[in-house]
Formats: sequence, structure tokens, C-alpha cells
Amino acid sequence: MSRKALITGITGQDGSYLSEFLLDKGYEVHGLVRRTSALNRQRIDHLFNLEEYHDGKNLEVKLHYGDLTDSSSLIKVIEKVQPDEIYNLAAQSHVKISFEIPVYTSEVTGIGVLRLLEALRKIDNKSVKFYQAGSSEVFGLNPSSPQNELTSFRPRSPYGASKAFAHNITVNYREAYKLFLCNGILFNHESPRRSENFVTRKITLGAVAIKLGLQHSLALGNLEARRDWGYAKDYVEAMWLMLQQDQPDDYVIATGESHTVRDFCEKAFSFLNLDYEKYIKIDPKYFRPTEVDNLVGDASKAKKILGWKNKTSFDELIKIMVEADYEYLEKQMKQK
Ligand code: NAP
Ligand code: G4F
Repeated sequence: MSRKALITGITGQDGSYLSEFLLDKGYEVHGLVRRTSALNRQRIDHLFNLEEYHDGKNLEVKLHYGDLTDSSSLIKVIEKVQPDEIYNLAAQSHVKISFEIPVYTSEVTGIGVLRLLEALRKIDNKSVKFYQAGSSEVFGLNPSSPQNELTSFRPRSPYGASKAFAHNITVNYREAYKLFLCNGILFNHESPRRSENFVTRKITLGAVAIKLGLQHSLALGNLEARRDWGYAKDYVEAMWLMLQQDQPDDYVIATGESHTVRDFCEKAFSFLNLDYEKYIKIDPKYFRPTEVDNLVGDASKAKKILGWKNKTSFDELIKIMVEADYEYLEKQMKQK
């Protein structure tokens, strides 16, 4: 019989790649989706045409309505699906926006995790394995470098503080109730499926739009912040690996390299034979009240225990994103 996975946040960037990964492994995949006035399932639409996607294999994706702010929906879905593994990827995941909706962000990204853990406790099935999508944003201000599982947390945003709570409560429930709960502390990971208001996708889409004559400049905020950027498709494997171990634990997942936002711009524009300095405009509205200046992760524990290592270089990632956005915008232009 197939193993069953329940993914919250299935409509997001990581949810879509994780669904593909688990279907390939033969899982029955269930996803929690929110009610929205217009359907927002572009990233997973292709998974419902399973004949085409999986060569006629009998694999399933099923969606269930629910929300991390609604405990009753979480209990109901877990009782109905009876998953072997739960991947909690749902979150209000935008750092800058978390300053504008701090209470909501804490409700979803922080307390939402506790609601799920309580639902798990209520069904009282100790064999369910749980993955919590943690973030390098927890390291925040002047962390020692590179950051690993022992680096202390000093979050710099309502989002980071919510993820720190989520991490700590997951550890606490693991110890207190002997549940199989893991935190992945993932550094930034990107792809052509990244939402357009995160900096990498904003840059690749903007650079291609400039190349195609659709826009003349690109407004950004802080170009000096450093991030450790990997490819989302590589990172979902690490989530799964954490749940295949005998013991639950927490792991940093990162490339080990950091680059500035400026470096990213320079590379993305140069793939299109453009000089970024001619097109980038600085707009103070994109600066944050408090910034995380420098993130770079040390994933040696994941390498040693999970056998995971980064596969896609910084240059390859940018190339994948620029090429995908070129194809995407060219298609849009032809349709007009
Ligand atoms: P994303 O694209 O923003 O996806 C977030 C998902 O959460 C979407 O499916 C969204 O649904 C869902 N969601 C939001 N609020 C919800 C709620 N109240 N109830 C139920 N579902 C809700 O994020 P991502 O990049 O895939 O990241 C996945 C997870 O990893 C997030 O928890 C994020 O914070 C964390 N993370 C990401 C990174 C990264 O670099 N990508 C790094 C570290 C950690 P809608 O489609 O309806 O909005
Ligand atoms: O792309 P960003 O918005 O990602 P950020 O804030 O690092 O958060 C992402 O990674 C976290 C992992 O560390 C995740 F937990 C989180 O969910 C999310 O996926 O911004 C990256 C950097 C920041 O320093 C920001 O100030 O880019 C800088 N930036 C400069 N101009 C900009 C812009 N960011 C955005 N979003 N938009 C700009 O115009």
C-alpha cells in the first residue's frame, strides 16, 4: 500500500516540488488548501493530469480545505487522511510583509504550528512523522558565521520571531510527548515557481522584461544584503530525508555560499547581455525596518547524517530562472 503524505502549503513553491518528489516515490499525496475567491493552483495544476504526469501509474493527489488558523479543520483533515508523514509548509512567508501584518503572521507562521502539533497530539498516533518548515531568518542579527544548528536565534522580523517560536515549540513537543517531529532550518531557496515579490524572481522577471522591451527599469531596496541561495527542487529532498531517519532531529539546509543581492542582479542581467547598473533604481519603500545582513549556512550535519548535499550552483540557479522567465514572458507576449 502507498504511504500517505499530507502537505500544508501545497499550492506554494515548495509544496509543488515536494508533491512531485513524493509522487515519484509512490506516495499518495494529500494537500491542505485555503478557500480563495479565485483558484490559485497554477503550481500544482499539472499534477491532476496524472495519466500524463506519471505514465498511467495509479497515484493520487487529493486536496482538502483547511487553514492553519482553524484548529477544527486541521483535526478533521488529519483524522480523515490518516497520513504517515505531515509536511507543514504553510506560512505567511514574506518577511517584509510580516511587518505590515505582524499579528496575522504570528497567528499563521507561529501559532499555526502549535495548532497542528495539538491536532497531532489529539489523534494520539505516535508513528506519524512531522516536518516543520523552519527558516534561516531565525538567526537574524550578527550571527556567527556560517550558521549551524547550534547558532543562537536573534530574529529581526515578525516572520523570523514566528519561525523561532515554531522551531522551539516543535522541539518542546518532541521532547515532552515523544513525537517524531523535525525542524528543517532552510536557507533561501528559489526557482521559476518563486512568487514574484521575492527578490530573486523579481530580478529575473524584471531583467527579462527589460530585455524584451516590456519595462525600462527595476526598483529594488537593499542591494548589499547577503543570502545563501539554493534551488527549491534540491531542498525538498532534504525534507523527505529528515523523515526517513530512525530518530527525529533538526537540520540546517544550505549551499554554504553567500552572495549579495547586487551579485544576483549582476549575474541575471549579464545572462541577457545587459548591464544591471543602467536599469536598477533604488526605492526606499523596499527597505525593511530591520534587516538581516548576512546569512550563510553550514549544512555539514545534513551531509553527514542525511547524505544530502547541494546540487545546483548559484550561476546554474540564475540561469534556470532567467531562461524560465524568458519562455514565460515570450509566451505571454504571443498570446496578446
Ligand atoms: P510560499 O510559496 O509562500 O507558500 C506558502 C504556502 O502556505 C501557500 O501554499 C499558501 O497558500 C499557504 N498558506 C499561507 N497561509 C496559510 C494559512 N493560513 N493556512 C493554510 N495555508 C496557508 O512559500 P515557500 O517558499 O513554498 O515556503 C514553504 C515554507 O518554507 C514556508 O513555511 C516558508 O516560510 C518556509 N521557508 C521558505 C524558504 C524559502 O526560501 N522559500 C526558506 C526557509 C523557510 P496560498 O497559495 O493560498 O497563499
Ligand atoms: O527575497 P527576499 O524577500 O527573501 P528573505 O527576506 O531573505 O526571506 C526569504 O528567505 C527566508 C529564509 O532565510 C524565508 F524564510 C522566507 O520565507 C523567504 O523565503 O529578500 C532577500 C533580500 C533581503 O535582504 C531584502 O531586503 O533581498 C533584499 N531586497 C532588496 N530589494 C528585496 C528587494 N527583497 C524583496 N522582497 N524585494 C525587493 O525589492
